[in-house]
Amino acid sequence: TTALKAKLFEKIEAFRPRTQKLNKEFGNVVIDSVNIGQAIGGARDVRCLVTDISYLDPQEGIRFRGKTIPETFAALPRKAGFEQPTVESFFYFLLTGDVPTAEQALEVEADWRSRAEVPAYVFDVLRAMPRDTHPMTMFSTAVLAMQRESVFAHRYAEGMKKTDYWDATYEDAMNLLAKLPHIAAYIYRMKYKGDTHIEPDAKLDFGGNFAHMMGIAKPYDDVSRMYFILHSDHESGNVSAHTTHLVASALSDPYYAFSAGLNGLAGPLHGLANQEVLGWIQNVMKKLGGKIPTEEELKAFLWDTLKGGQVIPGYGHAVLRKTDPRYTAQMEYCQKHLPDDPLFKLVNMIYKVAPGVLTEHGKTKNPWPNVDAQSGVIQWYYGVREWDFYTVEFGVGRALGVLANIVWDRGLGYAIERPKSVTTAMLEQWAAAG
Ligand code: AMX
Repeated sequence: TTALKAKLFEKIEAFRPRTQKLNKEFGNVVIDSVNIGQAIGGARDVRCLVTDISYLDPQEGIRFRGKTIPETFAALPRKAGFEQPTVESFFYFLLTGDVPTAEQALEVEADWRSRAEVPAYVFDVLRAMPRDTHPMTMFSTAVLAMQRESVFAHRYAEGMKKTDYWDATYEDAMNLLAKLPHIAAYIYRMKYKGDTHIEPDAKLDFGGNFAHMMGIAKPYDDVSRMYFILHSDHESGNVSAHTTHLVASALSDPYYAFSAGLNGLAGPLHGLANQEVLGWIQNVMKKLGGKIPTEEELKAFLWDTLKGGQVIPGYGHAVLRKTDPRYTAQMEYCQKHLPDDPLFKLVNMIYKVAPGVLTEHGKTKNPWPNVDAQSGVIQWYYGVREWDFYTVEFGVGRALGVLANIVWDRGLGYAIERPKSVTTAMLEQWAAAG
């Protein structure tokens, strides 16, 4: 067993009595109430999920295991010559809550390497799909196709004990994570690079290998590390995390659950927003004959979008009420590495203008940018211009968070999810009663 797995077991064991005690002795303590608006409006803000992996404060944004984004990046060990921490070190931290030593992070690298070989049939499945299939459909299909590999499903069929569920889920999570960079890069090069493929390099880490298989030179390896870490987790209620959690709660294995989560991420109000941002920006520039708009022209385009009944992609959030720190982290990266890039300048101009327009428009509760407003610009700059692919990269990163979460779900014995629905007539009755 690895240090990571041993540490995880120790942590789960220590947590179990806390969860059990809360459930048994304090199960009736009320932590929220639900109104009609929330029942109709997507359960917004209803407190009914538990996770210790990340917490989203509406003003401050995400904290991973209690650390802000800058604190997380500062705390994690780096390898010589890397500007960013490795994804492996971050996953150790996300899963256990402890910052790993450089050695512990290296052990995760070695572990993933030993699990990295993608079964050949996965590529056959991908190749059988029409080439113009959306890359998110391909990515989700590839994950689902591997379901036959599930350790959880096999052990469950053999009568595994409930206290061992976490172990089998962990094995599936690690097997899946180890393969995702290769699958994602394969889809990219099959679709967009003339069906040429680059084999993984066993010497490289998760982010480095992804960059290598994409065929993109440094510093795209560091870009990838940063991107995957930033997109990993955003507490439990967002569509991709919640879907993965929900499906896994039926004891569907991690392949079923993560594939479902990816399908949610593929929606334009969620992960697809990052490709929509680039599309929107390109549209603005196209309409102006390739020229960067002035602030006035940009304002007019923002209003045109809103009056056309469309959303401004990359702006607004279901929970956040300030600028997303994931946006800020990427902006700081751009300021350091691509300060003069015209698209970056345009994104900054949108940041100057859009919050005012959205506030005047008066609908959104949050006129500030989210993670997706900035991420496409970085990809574009380093040569990934096929923006359909951006959500796949989001999905690779998101896997870290949602898979860590379902390992813990099984560790703490969370129940099958089953909220209650009511009828419209019932709502009307309660409305009349005030
Ligand atoms: N542009 C225009 N209108 C917006 C808007 C935006 N960026 N954000 C919210 N609104 C509108 C909503 O559509 C809604 O209108 P309605 O009353 O006519 O239905 C109203 O403002 C109130 O919405 P809200 O409570 O502020 O937001 P929400 O919780 O319902 O939705 C979100 C949140 C993210 C879906 C929404 O802000 C949005 O559509 N943003 C654009 C898409 C986007 O960037 N998504 C990515 C989010 C981050 C992520 O998951 N990757």
